[in-house]
Amino acid sequence: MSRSQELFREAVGLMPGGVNSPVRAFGNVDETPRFIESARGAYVTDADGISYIDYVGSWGPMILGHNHPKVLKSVTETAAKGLSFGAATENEVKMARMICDIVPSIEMVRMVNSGTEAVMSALRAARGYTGRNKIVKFTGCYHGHTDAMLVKAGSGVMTAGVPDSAGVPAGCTADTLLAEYNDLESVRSLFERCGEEIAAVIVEPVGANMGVVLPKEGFLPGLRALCSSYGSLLIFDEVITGFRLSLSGAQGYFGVTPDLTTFGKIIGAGMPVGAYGGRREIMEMVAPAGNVYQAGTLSGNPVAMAAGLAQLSILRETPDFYKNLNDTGDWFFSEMEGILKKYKVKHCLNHIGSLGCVFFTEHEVYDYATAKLSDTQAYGNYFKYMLNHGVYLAPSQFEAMFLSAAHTKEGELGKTLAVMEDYFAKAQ
Ligand code: HOZ
Repeated sequence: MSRSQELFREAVGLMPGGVNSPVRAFGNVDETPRFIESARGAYVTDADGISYIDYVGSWGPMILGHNHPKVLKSVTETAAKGLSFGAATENEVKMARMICDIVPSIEMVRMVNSGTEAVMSALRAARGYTGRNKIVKFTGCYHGHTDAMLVKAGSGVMTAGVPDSAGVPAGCTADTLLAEYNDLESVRSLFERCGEEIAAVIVEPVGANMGVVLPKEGFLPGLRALCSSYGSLLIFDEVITGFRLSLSGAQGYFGVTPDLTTFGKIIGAGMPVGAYGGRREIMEMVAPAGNVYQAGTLSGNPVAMAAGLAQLSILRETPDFYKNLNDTGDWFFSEMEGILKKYKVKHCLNHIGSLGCVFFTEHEVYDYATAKLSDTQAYGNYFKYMLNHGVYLAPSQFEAMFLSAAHTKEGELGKTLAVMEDYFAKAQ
């Protein structure tokens, strides 16, 4: 028995499903989760000493690769001065300045501890600002596990096939309205029905929790226009796309300006961090400036801020960082497309920059219903082969593949394509 198997056997008696977050239990890919002991660059190494080329990247934040020396130095130096004060620090000001300088739609920002917390708080600010209650979300988009957003959500709930969680009182989701991703008509009809009651539309500008689903041309500008004409706020959940598609995230990439934005772990370089921010008049509603209450002892934690500042500085200061990363992504996914075509695999490969995902269906995937057409058993078989040949992919069809600056064409990416080709050749 491997050490990961031993650990998992013990863990299932101690933690629900043996894990602290469902997706990492490998439940739908019929494998034992690998217990990771360390990581460096493009690799993670498990408790049995086996290294894998990592395409999960802690679900996105490791855009520089794991354990970048400058990030590590900043963390260790800051940790030596104290781990948490529950008080204001200079690094929080630097971080706020950094985010406001980089993302033009953000005039004020509040640091929190996760993407879930950022969304929960942004929704409260939107409701406080507009004096309205209803929120429009899209089927298959995942905005963390806050009650109001656990309605036809993506990520682990989609993987487990339980889109509506037990334990969420109907009252908590009574004001959540559902629309279909890439279907502006479904949003327009909600606005026509009750536009005056809609506080906000929240969207992942690139769907990355039902696999990767790109916005069709006109979808994001259409949401912007509808929100503006009804006095509702547009919230971009950039937990995945923020500081990844471009320095200013999806909003910079697509040129659409939201009123509020949520960020997650990427601004902590993988440490437990989130943030929400936007127009000054909205953010000034938040306590203690205003009467929308939201708080947290660990918010803006000094060590997490140090990690994030180091990472964001590198992203900002490295010439052509995003051009190079996105070009590498384009190259990798087009090579992958070539392999899938060569072996006549029924597939739809969606990708944008360094994010991508293969669906095992011949249909175009542009929303939740079309993502669900994918053959998840085929994904499971592919995942298993890749894992057992040294490539660590997301353990679910409905997650993204993340590339980092540490993945090189000559090294990890080329090796991954070779393993992939072997698999599809054998699966003929
Ligand atoms: N759902 C996030 C990725 N799509 C984070 C992974 C998790 O839930 O643990």
